[in-house]
Amino acid sequence: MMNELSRQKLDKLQNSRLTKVLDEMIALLKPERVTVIDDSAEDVDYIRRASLERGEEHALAMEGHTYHYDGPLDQARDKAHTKILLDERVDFGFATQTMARQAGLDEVRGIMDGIMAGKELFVRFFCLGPKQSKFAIKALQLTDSAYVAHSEDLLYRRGYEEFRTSHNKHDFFVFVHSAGRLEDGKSVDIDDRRIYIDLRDEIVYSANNQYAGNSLGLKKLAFRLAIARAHKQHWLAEHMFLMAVHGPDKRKTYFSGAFPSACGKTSTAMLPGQTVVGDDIIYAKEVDGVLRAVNVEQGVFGIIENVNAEDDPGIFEALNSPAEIIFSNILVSDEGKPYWLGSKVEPPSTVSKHYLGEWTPQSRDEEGNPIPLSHKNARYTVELTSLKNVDDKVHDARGVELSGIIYGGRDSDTSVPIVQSLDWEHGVMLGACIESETTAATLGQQGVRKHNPYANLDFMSVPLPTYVNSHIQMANRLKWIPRVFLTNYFLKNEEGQFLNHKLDKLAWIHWAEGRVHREYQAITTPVGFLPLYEDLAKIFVDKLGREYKESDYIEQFSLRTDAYIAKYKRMKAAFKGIRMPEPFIYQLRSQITRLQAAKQRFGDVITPEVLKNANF
Ligand code: SPV
Ligand code: MN
Repeated sequence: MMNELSRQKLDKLQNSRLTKVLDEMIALLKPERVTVIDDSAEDVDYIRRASLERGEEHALAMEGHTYHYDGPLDQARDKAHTKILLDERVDFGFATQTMARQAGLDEVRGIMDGIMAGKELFVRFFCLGPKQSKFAIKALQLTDSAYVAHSEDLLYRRGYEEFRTSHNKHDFFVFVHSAGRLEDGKSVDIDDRRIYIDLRDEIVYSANNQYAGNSLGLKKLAFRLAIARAHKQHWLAEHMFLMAVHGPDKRKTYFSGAFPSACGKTSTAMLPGQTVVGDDIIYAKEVDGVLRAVNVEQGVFGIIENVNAEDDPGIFEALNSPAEIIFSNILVSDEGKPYWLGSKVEPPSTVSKHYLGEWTPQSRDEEGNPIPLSHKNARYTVELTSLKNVDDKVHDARGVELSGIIYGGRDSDTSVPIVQSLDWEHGVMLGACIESETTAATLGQQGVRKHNPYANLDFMSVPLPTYVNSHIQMANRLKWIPRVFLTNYFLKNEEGQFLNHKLDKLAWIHWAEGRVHREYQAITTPVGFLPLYEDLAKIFVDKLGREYKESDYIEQFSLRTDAYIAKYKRMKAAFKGIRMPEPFIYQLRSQITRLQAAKQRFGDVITPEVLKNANF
């Protein structure tokens, strides 16, 4: 079932674990054919063509552009059927989906037995993180989906050569995926969708799905394996962007940032004038006393909604230029042009292709409501090097020196737009206390606060106390400790209006960049270091070409102590019953005490002027 060429490619790798895993999986999946793909342009082209020939992707009018549709019920990560398999029960602290390992393996292998009958199995090799790097982790992907194999080619570095030169090393991750039965190019056996993560053997099984967050082993499935490995080996795997903020005199300062979805993560990483290393997942390690980080990926699987010429000019331009791009779950006109929600481009009035079938502006669902022209989670897949703002260190094997970490959330009534943590441990506590209000983009009620530690709740594969402890311990190994910041782009006034413009985040990150280099004084407050008005006023003129009114500053940076106290009491309740590390408990407790004392002295809302004179 494997041709001579594929056989030769495997033989060259001389890896006994690889041979064993592959034999086992072929026996399980029972494909008709097995094709081994190496790093060559020819092999990757084979995958691209296969995806088009099988109808998993279709060509668009612009050169290099294709689109893919996931099934109507396969448009996002399936949290209920994604489980970590464990030999023994582990208290994760939070609601992580787990299952007894053997029972889970039996179930998923049962579902995958013979799942590739009559199909071709693609064997692909990748490298998570830059090649030839101490950060890198090798990964083997087995899949019957050419779309998956193609997407991974844009998003991850090819790794056949890494395997070949690694001399029988067995420390690679394994991902076994099948889209299952397809109709019209889409997975149909959604009831049998399973994503089971075996931490012990570092193998993930994913069946009956195509949506990238479920199907691409290298994305969130590898991330869960990496978190578990990282915490054993004393490094960090984080759900963070990585970017360079460009300061004065060509100075570049690297920041990473964790934000729950729909809170401005990608738009921060893509801020005009700055350069991007990655927008989703990083590995960070101590190297010679410095915290260094790499982007695990080399592409972006980004939400396309609201990408338009005004709000996201860089991405919008890239999506309208010839390059290899896969659009998913968008509208496609007769002329082969893609359309999506919030693009500010008028959709065609004629019948167009839609992930639910055909679509016109008059299309209605069973209840008579208009059907949106694209899914809210419709996306684009593009290589970072197709973007003009890519940073030149994107493939640097040494990674970049991490100078700052930014946390954020969607918070309408409590946190100031930006604050620097009092120290590392205070920052670790801020990350653990990220909350975000639900929006129309998330299912369920709007405006409900969801606690999402480090924006990583969905991917926690170690107990939360272990995770927090690793962060606390990291500082002990560093000669220079990154500064930690907390942003909030969504503060509102009492009338419910946003207090900031979308691009104000540019001012906040430049302030953070200056703080790293000790260029700005700050006001010490119970919640951290706040910017001075004069510094922000200058940054607004320099970077945004606009005046920043002192009255706006006062409104945005006054401490709303009642709301803050309520927030940290919520957190105290959230962490109750979890055996958190002592320094964390201390940080949370003293945060509340400081706020209560401030409130007693100065009342509910404390202006920056009062904070400045209070000498906290
Ligand atoms: C996220 O939801 O955090 C993503 C997209 O980056 S997914 O691939 O679904 O994880
Ligand atoms: Mn993500």
